[in-house]
Amino acid sequence: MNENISLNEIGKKIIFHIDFDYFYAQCEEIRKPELRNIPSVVCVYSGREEDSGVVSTCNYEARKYGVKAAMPIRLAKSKLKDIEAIFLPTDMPYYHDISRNAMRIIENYGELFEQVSVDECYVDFTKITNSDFDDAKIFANSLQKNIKDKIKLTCSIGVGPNKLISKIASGVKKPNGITVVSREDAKSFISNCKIEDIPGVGPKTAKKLESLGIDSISDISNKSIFELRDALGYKTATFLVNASNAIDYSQIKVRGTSKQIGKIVTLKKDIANFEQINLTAASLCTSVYENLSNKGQAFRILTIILILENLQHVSFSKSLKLYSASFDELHKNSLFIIKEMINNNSISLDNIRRMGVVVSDLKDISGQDSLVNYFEN
Ligand code: DGT
Ligand code: CA
Ligand code: CA
Repeated sequence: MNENISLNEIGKKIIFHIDFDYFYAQCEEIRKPELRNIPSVVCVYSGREEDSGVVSTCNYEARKYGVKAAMPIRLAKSKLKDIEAIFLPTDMPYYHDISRNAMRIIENYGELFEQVSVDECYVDFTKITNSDFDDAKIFANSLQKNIKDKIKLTCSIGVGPNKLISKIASGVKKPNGITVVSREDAKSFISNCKIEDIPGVGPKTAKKLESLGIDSISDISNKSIFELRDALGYKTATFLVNASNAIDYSQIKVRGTSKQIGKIVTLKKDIANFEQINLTAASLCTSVYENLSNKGQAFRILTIILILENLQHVSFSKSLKLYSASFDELHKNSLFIIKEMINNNSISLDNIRRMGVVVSDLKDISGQDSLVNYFEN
C-alpha cells in the first residue's frame, strides 16, 4: 500500500496521537467526583488472599507517592499508609463505555481514525488543519476541550508529521497536555529522546545496541542499516535508523469493519446562502449513501458535523426509530439537522469551514431483496 503514497503526500501529513489520562482511575473520578483530590488506585484483585493482585493504574495524586501500574497492591498500600486513599476494583464494561463515547467524538470529525487500545488512537487531521502545525495546535486545544466538555475526560495529545513522533509527543506533557512537533522540529525532537522512548524498543534491543556502543538516538542516526542489520535483523535495523531520523512510514490502519461511514468536505470560502449548504449536504449524502449501498448496510444513527472558522467543532446526532437504507431519509434528516444546528447555535453561514455527514450503528442487509426499499417509508 505504501508504494501508492507519494513522498510528497507523506511529507504533508499531520497525525494526532490521543491518549486518555490515568484512564481507569479517571473513569472512576467521572462517576465519583469526590475521588478527584485524593489518591485513588484501581486494582486487579487476584482473589487468592485479601489484597493480593496488582495496581492497574492510579490517579496523579497517588503517583506523587510512587504508586505505579503493575505494582503489587500491598506495596501500593504501604506507600499510601497513613494517607486518605481509595482502592477500587476494575470495572471494565464501564471503562469501555466511556472509551466508546470518547472515541466516537474523535471519530466523528470524519477523518482517518485508528483506535489502538481502550485509551489511545491515531487520527490523520491533515485536512482539518490544512497541513499547518499552528492550526493543529489550535485544533488540538478545541478537540481536548470538546472531549472534556462532553465526557469530563482529559487526554494528552501529541501532534507530529507521523505516528511515531505523535506517539512520543503525547507522552511529553501529561495529564491534559498538548505537544506539537512540526516537521522541521521532528529530527531534533527525536534526537533528544531516549532510545527506550521509541515505541517497540524493549530492554533486549536496547542491550544489543549498547553492546555495539550505541546509547543514544543520535548514535543510531549516524549508522547505516547495513551496520546494524547483523545484530538486529534487517527489519528492526531499518525501523530504528528511520525512527532515529524522525522517519516513519506506517499508515493509519482504519479498521476493515468500520463502524461508521462518513464524508466531510471543506466548504468554499464565504458561503452566504442556504442553497450552497443544501448542495453540499446533497453531495455528502449521495457519497455516504453510495458507500452504504456498496457495503449492503443500513444505518440508525446520523451525525452532522460542522467545523467553524475558529476550528470549533459542533456536532449533533440523531437516532432513527428504525434502521434505514433510504437516500431520502438520510437527505431529509441531514438537511433538517443542519438547519437546526445553524439556528440553535446562531452560526453564521460564512463561518462554516467544513461540513460532514456520518452514519453509524450499521447493520448488514445485503441479503435483502431490495436495498433501496428496505425500511423505506
Ligand atoms: P497515563 O496515560 O500515564 O496518564 O495513565 P494510564 O493509566 O492511562 O496509562 P496507560 O495509557 O499506559 O494505560 C491505559 C489503561 O490501561 C490504564 O488506565 C489501566 C490499564 N493498564 C495500564 N498498565 C497496566 C498494567 O500494568 N496492568 C493492568 N492490569 N492494567 C494496566
Ligand atoms: Ca493513558
Ligand atoms: Ca495508553
